[in-house]
Amino acid sequence: MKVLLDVDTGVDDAAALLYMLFKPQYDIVGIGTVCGNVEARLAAENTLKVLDLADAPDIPVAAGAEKPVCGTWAGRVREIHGDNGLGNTELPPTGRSPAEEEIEDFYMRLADKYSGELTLVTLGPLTNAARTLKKYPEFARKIRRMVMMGGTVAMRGNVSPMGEANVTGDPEACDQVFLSGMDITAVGLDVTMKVRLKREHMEWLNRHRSARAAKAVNFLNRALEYYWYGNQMQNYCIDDCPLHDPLAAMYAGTTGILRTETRRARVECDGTYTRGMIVTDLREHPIPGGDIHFAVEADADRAIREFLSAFWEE
Ligand SMILES: [Ca+2]
Repeated sequence: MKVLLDVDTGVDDAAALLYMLFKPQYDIVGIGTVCGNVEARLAAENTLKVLDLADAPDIPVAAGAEKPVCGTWAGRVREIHGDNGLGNTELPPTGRSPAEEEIEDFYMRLADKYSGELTLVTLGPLTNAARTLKKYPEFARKIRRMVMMGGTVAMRGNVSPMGEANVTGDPEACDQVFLSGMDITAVGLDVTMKVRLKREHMEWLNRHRSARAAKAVNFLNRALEYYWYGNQMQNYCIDDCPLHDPLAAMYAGTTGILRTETRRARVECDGTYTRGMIVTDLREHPIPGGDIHFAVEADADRAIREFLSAFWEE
């Protein structure tokens, strides 16, 4: 499958990207970055370093939005992703450079080139997608489907009572994307909080990793050390962490991991306590909005095995 990837790299973005690079079914044709966990510019640099780590082919990476469609960026999420976005793990400087193209033009050019084929996988706030749809409304028709990590329907939020970080990072952008008519699946906290990567999983992987994945697994060990600690302090996780971004990446290319329900949805863009909340309307005559597929149930064991399978020796 052809993938257009949008990231704010980020420890779990890096894990998702490595998973996709090591699984043959994903053909990533371009990567855009957005401010979220870190600035878009730093996310691009981190992404290029992760591509180096996997000896990936020359996938173009463009730095996108440095601020949300509305409001201001909240700054780096240091308590979860470290000062540099990669759990304070230092990677060698990259020999690759970001594409010199505006994000809207980059996305539309790829959507034209692979018209009807692209799966858009977004692992950060939806600013780049919203900006592209604003400049090129036909972008929506050119995308085969979209899988986003973000939101929560029945769980509590992680940045506000009902707000998940990617949606709350740019609620207006997410609402515009919901209204675009694209075929969208949201993989949110309802399922990502239930798929936990444990220390023992990585210990197992350290014994069974393929030679090809040695550098990637070594990096994951170090970055996850910080990520586990951050999730312990913030989310009361004990020696494990939710696999937010990898779960969305896995869902895009694998069947049988998640169950979805389709609901009419909008994003609350006002509200003292509810900005960024996804509002679903189950009435017979719902409000105008997008009919979004929400992941509501996960086969956690299968998801963990699928993630690890990218890196282990066959
Ligand atoms: Ca992310």
